[in-house]
Amino acid sequence: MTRLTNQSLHKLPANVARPDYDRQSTDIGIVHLGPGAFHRAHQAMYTQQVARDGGQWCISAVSLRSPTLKQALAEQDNLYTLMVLDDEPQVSIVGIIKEILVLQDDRQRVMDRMTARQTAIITLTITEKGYCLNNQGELDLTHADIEHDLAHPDTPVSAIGLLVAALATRRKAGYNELTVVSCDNLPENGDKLYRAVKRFAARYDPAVSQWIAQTISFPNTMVDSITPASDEALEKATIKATGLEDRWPVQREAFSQWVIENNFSGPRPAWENAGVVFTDNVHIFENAKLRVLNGTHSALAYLGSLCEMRTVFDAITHNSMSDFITRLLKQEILPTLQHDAALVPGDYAKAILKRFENKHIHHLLSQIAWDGSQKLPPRILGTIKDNIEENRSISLLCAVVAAWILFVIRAVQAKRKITDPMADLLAGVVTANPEDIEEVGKRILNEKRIFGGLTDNTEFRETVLIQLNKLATIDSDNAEQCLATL
Ligand code: CS2
Repeated sequence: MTRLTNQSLHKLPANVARPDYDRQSTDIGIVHLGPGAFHRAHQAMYTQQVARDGGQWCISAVSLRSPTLKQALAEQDNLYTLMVLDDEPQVSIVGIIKEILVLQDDRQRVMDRMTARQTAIITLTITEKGYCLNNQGELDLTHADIEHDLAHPDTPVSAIGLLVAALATRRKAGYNELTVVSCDNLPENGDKLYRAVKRFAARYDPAVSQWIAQTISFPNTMVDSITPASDEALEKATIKATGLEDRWPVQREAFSQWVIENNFSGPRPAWENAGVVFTDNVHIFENAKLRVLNGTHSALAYLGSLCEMRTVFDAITHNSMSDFITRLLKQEILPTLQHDAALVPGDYAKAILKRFENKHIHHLLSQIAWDGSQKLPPRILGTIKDNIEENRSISLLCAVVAAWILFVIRAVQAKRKITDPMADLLAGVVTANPEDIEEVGKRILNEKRIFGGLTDNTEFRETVLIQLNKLATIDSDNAEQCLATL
């Protein structure tokens, strides 16, 4: 089977889109930290779409830890396939990533790229945990990676330490034109990143911190496109559609959105020509997206897993689950959102539920269930806080928190691995109280690093425990009755 490479592009069937600009003569202007499937299916595609307008906007992709992507794409000239899953699937070859570096192995090259004059943008998709924040949304100075980087600023392992090292060098060189763009699912992602970088820099060198404050912008963004992890079915479908072997294709739904705050301290690609929205009010979009899409995704992930459902499609097409999600949205999520001409909450939610019903997408609930301790705060807990302040009901949102706790308990009991930076702590709580779900619930709710001020809120605690008791026996056989009681 011929491998996808620059040389084999001419063999592609005519209906497969491919880079329509000269890959060799386009320079790198963007460094991206964390080139997971989402980046490759989303920001990379937007950037490829405007590359034909010319300029210097190829991407240098930096994996902070894992060498697997670099290895997989090394023999295919860093080309990969993007499969858009819909009634009429669309297949494109993406070539905008010009090089892939691994921080641990290519430290000097990563630094050279991040500090090159022509690098005007650094983008990030490092997931919630990559920001090393505490429950106040500030950099956690006691985080092991941050402690390491403060002690060894020349060999950072965290994205924050790496950014500060690069920014310090750029300051010395007098390179002021750079924008740092967070593309992760966090409210006010740019502001949080800015504060984290500034806090680190203040310890490292206050002059650098001051220069960052005066010179570098960190726009807030909202990113959206459902991107299930690559799987064997995708590899096979790719071969069928392209006739070429690709070791790491990516897939996503047709819908895609990228809203960026209009705040750049240097040049940028004409992303608006590919449909990116530049605005002064990202907050309204990011809040709606996190609470409506990611909030209900997490609800489906935990409740659905307890009912032995596998995918978002399976869960949302189950009557009582879809009824639960409709109630959750109507009663407890949508009332917390601002109305705006550009975003009517009810219509927005309807469109998202429709996207969940895409039968071509096999988005595993187990993938969304990862990192619950990091995802619950931005997706569910902020909404709960707003409802408490406004005297609105919180019981359905608390059912999602309870479902997560039970999900953790069942995983530990079944000796399944939990993917979560707090996995050891959570497993310890469960094993210390093997017979007592309520005690486990209470102890997990005491965890300030997850729940912040809510740990002391009696209404919140009691409601979660009531829902936990109701859910205690849920399985695939009684899902209907159980969900209806929540
Ligand atoms: C999902 C998101 O895995 C998850 O937690 O909720 O990745 C979701 O698919 C994207 O944010 C959609 O834009």
